[in-house]
Amino acid sequence: MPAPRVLLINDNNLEPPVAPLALDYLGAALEEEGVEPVLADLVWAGDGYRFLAELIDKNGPFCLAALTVRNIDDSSSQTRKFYLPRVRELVAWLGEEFGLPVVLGGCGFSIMPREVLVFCGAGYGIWGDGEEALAELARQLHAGQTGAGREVSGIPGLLANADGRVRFYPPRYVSLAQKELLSRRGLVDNHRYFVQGGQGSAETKRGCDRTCTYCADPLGRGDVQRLRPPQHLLWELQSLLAQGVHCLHLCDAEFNLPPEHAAEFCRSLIESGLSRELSWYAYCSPVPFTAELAGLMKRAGCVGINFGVDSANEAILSALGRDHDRRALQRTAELCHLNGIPFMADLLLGGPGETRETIAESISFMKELDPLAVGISLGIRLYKYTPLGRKIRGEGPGKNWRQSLQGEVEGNEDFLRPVYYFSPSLGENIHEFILELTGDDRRFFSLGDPREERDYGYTENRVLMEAIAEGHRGAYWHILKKIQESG
Ligand code: B12
Repeated sequence: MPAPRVLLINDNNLEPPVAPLALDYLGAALEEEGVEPVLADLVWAGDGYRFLAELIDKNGPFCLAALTVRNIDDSSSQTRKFYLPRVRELVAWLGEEFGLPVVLGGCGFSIMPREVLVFCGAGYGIWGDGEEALAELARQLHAGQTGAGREVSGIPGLLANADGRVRFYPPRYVSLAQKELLSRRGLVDNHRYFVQGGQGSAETKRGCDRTCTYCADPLGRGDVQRLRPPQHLLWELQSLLAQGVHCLHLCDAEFNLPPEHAAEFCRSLIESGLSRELSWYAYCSPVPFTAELAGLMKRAGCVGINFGVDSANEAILSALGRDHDRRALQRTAELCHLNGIPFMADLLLGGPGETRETIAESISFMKELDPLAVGISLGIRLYKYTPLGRKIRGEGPGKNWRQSLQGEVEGNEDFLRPVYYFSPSLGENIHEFILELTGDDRRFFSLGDPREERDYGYTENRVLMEAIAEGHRGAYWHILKKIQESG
């Protein structure tokens, strides 16, 4: 019997292009399990439908098309772009033209698996890690096609959709300790993504055990941390270097959680000498961040950190479920300055309890901390299953919703289409108020900023795309900052 063959599709056409890291990992996992992966990266395809039709003709038959859904929307309350209609169209076409079963997965998908699945009309979804589940689904479907099969069942994280009725098996977040295969990075054209997208990618672990009220990461990636052995990462980074990728953005939700693992990763980079060959950026939590970790990160090649600061008002921080305070922010900023690590502080303004005074307090405190850049995101994207999303949904449509929600509220009770929470105490013209506070201070960027050079949305960002075409590499906020300084 020929091996089952799976078509892996990336349709994320946002620019600058970000490599579909998930498909590199999934491809290696399929190979390991005796399933043949064929990549259809529509980012490079021009006419994606035509490309796909030719590829299916030439390389078929496939037992399954697996589509990665990274973004549901752009997470910007200003632009509120919704990306799923495009996915739905592709799913329908694959079914109509080729009778191909489609499975969806990905960090966007896993935020609201059932809702995304039903909206897009795919037959299957995998919530959470895909490595083991996808191979098992392919095997079961392949066996079904060849007559030896049974009904697809029992796969952790599987959702099976029969005309809107969804069967569901809870996900199992597997240990990554033995997953050496993640180091291969051989399926995706990482070099091309590096040249056109300006950065590579890798994960040091999965999952986040924090309970920030608005955050979807524990839903999508699991709330149990699963660490990768540093040796596997070294092999992975060597593979990327061999492909010409020497500057990365780590894809951990928070690199410094847990701090011991972050430190171990840094030490192994330093000891192996790889720290001299590549540079990297990370998202970090403001705590825990110690002098030792800052020093190690610097020596290990870290050239920039993006901190999820959210606010500098302690009551707001506590309402958001954060575990840092102003003192900790001060200390973390000092350590970065001391170690010469450029950093960006991300503010998430407009949440529960926010007023003009608390916004002014946060902006003024950021000026004191003096990061290289501050990113302002106004309004909180609500997701159905986060603590904040549950609370707001619990209130039910009514006066509170009318006073505090923006976006598509009518007929969107699941919050699948973009909906944003804005504290009712903010008053009119809050964007203008923030623009006044930040004024000519070019450290401040905001999502959807009317001044192009101060917009830090990373989708269709012309300034960024031109800079990358000119050869800039690195985290997008850092590239934007360099362009600003050179202009
Ligand atoms: C790192 C990161 C970035 C970096 C990317 C750096 C890089 N070089 O890759 C930067 C800063 C550039 C970035 C930009 C943006 N990002 Co971002 N980003 C992330 C982050 C933290 C990690 C993504 C990642 O690569 N993970 C690692 C891979 C391996 O995990 P994975 O994709 O989940 O794949 C696993 C499973 O999901 C599954 N799987 C994946 N695909 C499939 C497919 C099938 C068929 C199956 C079965 C399984 C499966 O298997 C994989 C392995 O187990 C996530 C949050 C998070 N913690 O996941 C946000 C996240 C994806 N980003 C998000 C957003 C909104 C954006 C932007 C749109 C922001 C903006 N307005 O500019 C842009 C879009 C850029 C683009 N071109 O797509 C949102 C999307 C949410 C939403 N509402 O849609 C997320 C979820 C953060 C959040 N909670 O808000 N991002």
